[in-house]
Amino acid sequence: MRAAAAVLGLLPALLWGWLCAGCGFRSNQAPDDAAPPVDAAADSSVDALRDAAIDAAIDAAIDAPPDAGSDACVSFSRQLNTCGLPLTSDLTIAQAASYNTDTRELRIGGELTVFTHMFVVINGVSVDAILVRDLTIRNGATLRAAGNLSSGAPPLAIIAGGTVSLEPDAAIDVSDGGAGAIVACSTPPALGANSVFGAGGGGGGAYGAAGGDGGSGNLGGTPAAGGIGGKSVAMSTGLEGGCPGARGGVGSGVHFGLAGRGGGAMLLVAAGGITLGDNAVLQAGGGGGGGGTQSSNPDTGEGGGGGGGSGGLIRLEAPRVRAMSARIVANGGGGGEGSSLTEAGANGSPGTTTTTPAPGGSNGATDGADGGQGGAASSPSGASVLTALPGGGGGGGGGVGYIHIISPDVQLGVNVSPTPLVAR
Ligand SMILES: [Ca+2]
Ligand SMILES: [Ca+2]
Repeated sequence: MRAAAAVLGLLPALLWGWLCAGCGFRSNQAPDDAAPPVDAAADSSVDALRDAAIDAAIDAAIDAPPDAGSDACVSFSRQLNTCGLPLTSDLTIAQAASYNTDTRELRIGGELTVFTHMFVVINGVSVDAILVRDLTIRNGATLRAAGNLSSGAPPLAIIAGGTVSLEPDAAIDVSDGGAGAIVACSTPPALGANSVFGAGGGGGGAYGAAGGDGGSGNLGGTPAAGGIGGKSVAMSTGLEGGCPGARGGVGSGVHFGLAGRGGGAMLLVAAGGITLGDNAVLQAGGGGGGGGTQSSNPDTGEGGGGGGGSGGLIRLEAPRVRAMSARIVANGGGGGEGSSLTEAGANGSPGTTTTTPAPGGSNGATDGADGGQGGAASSPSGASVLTALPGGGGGGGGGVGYIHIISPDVQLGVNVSPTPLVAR
């Protein structure tokens, strides 16, 4: 009751002041009664201030938690109030698991599994979170979180009253259009220009860093411009993932490369610590852009490669984070290769689980230009495609996303990319 008592203690003084308004106290300051308008104005403003103060004190008293006191709950997260959350059930994942953030269905080894989840307000944004005491993902098992919504699936949030532990080779994956990936971004990349003689490549998606520009198509003829890459934006304080690339321009037939999807978003909060074993992976990388497609009889193609998707967001909060030989990655996907009249372009690679950039698509179409590599580590922006060939242009690479770690005690290994933002 400490907070409430302190507030209530103010009330008698405030009330006393209010009751004494208009008694002898004030007449000492106003030696004659010849100025009632001034007094009236002063009274009303003073009264208004008193009323406001009383209202505020009463509101504060009402708002104070009823159990505030020596055993008061203190939230173990800076991002949300964990007090009162039912963090009592352990969740252990020992086989391949999928979590659909649209339908809230968790399947472990294909079997529907009961668990606790509820909406919590995280940095002002309402997010449906999985609530556990201890979360353990056993050796080699992967939890993949994604959804079906065409507007984008909600992100993955896990709040643990105990610990989050990934054993060696275990993984949580929201990459390549996974949970929290954005479908329509505020600073999107541009499509490649259409041309039946060799269309432009699509721009790469952006989040923590810019996407690369797609390359132009149809070298030697009228060029078809590549799409400009997306522009980077600030890290979401909520829980938003990355952006897709843009599709390639349309060549002959209806051939083009698909856009790479953005990486998703995951939040892990644990009161007792987060431990990631050897080669455990937290993956929020972007997808690769599609290679320009092609078909025969008659030969059609000349499509631009799709831009790679940007990396998403991984946010961890715990008093200790131990991840000395784990991989924590939100890299960009590579752009797709353009197609020619006779050969399909190759897809760009998805964001890697290392500090190495994802390669753009190549070696599919001799006359289609290669895609740009995705962003990673020391080259966070997606690569632009600078080389043009007679066929379709290459797609730009996707930029990196964000890794945000809130912890006073962090031990990370080398395979963390992009460079994490650590708040101690
Ligand atoms: Ca051409
Ligand atoms: Ca090529």
